[in-house]
Amino acid sequence: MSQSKNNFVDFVRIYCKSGKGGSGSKHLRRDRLTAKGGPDGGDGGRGGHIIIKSNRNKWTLLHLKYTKHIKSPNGLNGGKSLSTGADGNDVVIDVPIGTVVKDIQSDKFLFEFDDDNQKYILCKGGRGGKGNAFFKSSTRQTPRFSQEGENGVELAVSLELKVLADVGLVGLPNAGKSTLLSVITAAKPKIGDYEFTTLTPNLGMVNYRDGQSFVISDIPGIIEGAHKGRGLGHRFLRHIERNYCLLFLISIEDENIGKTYEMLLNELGLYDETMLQKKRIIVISKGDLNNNVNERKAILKNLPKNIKCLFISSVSTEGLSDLKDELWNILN
Ligand SMILES: Nc1nc2c(ncn2[C@@H]2O[C@H](COP(=O)(O)OP(=O)(O)OP(=O)(O)O)[C@@H](O)[C@H]2O)c(=O)[nH]1
Ligand SMILES: [Mg+2]
Repeated sequence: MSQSKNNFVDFVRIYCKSGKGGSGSKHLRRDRLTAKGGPDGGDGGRGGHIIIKSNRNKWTLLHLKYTKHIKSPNGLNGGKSLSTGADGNDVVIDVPIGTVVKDIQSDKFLFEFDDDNQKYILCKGGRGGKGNAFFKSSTRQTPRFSQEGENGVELAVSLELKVLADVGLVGLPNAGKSTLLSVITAAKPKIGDYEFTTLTPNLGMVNYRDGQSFVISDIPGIIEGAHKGRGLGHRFLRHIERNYCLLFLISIEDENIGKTYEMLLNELGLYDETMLQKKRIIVISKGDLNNNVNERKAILKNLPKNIKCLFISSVSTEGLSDLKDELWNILN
């Protein structure tokens, strides 16, 4: 579970209980003109459901951080004159796209939200009981009983968020990932000249031309052995599982850029093979530290030819506009 120094919450546990159905009524009709009327007890209302719904305007589970229990109201009891009890109101929990719901007790997967406005009924409200009027028949004209409402459902669930960004930044610690995010988006991640500055993922939106935009995620640096849990990367690799495109960011100061790229790729593949099916782009960062044309050529020679490779600098802004174009092309 990642804790929220920067308000990024990607895991919560909630205990949920849906409302009980209202009881059916046992009422017998009585009024000034009728001394012994027939059964007219109405049905109970349904208990409120607990529904989880995806909402594209939510980015984290922060709003649920302090929510430990959620209960939906009971249905109301049925009444006389065949009046049906009101249903309990449904309780709707909004979550970001990319949220996975699991039953804590059995660790069973329940649902994954992969689009906006999807609804999943987590706990059904109990059905309302039938009133005595329902049980009336030719052989039983005056039933003096009715049905109890059905109980609600209790469930302890975990909600886990897999960030849904279009582009995921992948690189060693200190490669300049957060800096890049800070210059091409409005995000203000922490930047530092030491390793593991970033402890939890950051998201930023790149405003591209004509009001178009795409989302980039910055995760903690990945080091060799990350798939086995070394460093911090492992805990966050699931956040790039859903990215469409991976941006491998490697510093121009790295002594063996080709090898670092292979290492990063290898770690991702060992974590989950499907990571290797994503679109990729290699970006050499901190270009302001080395403008030597021949050395740059040599770097390119050691990198795979079938993948686009760019030089950028977040300091001088070299290549940033080309990078945005390139990412836009890949995404579309
Ligand atoms: N010269 C130069 N320095 C840069 C550039 N981009 C980042 N840096 C520096 O590199 C260091 C690391 O930057 P960060 O953006 O924190 O690196 P990171 O990849 O997010 O690092 P972690 O969060 O630890 O994984 C900082 O001192 C930055 O100022 C660049 O384009 N040019
Ligand atoms: Mg960082």
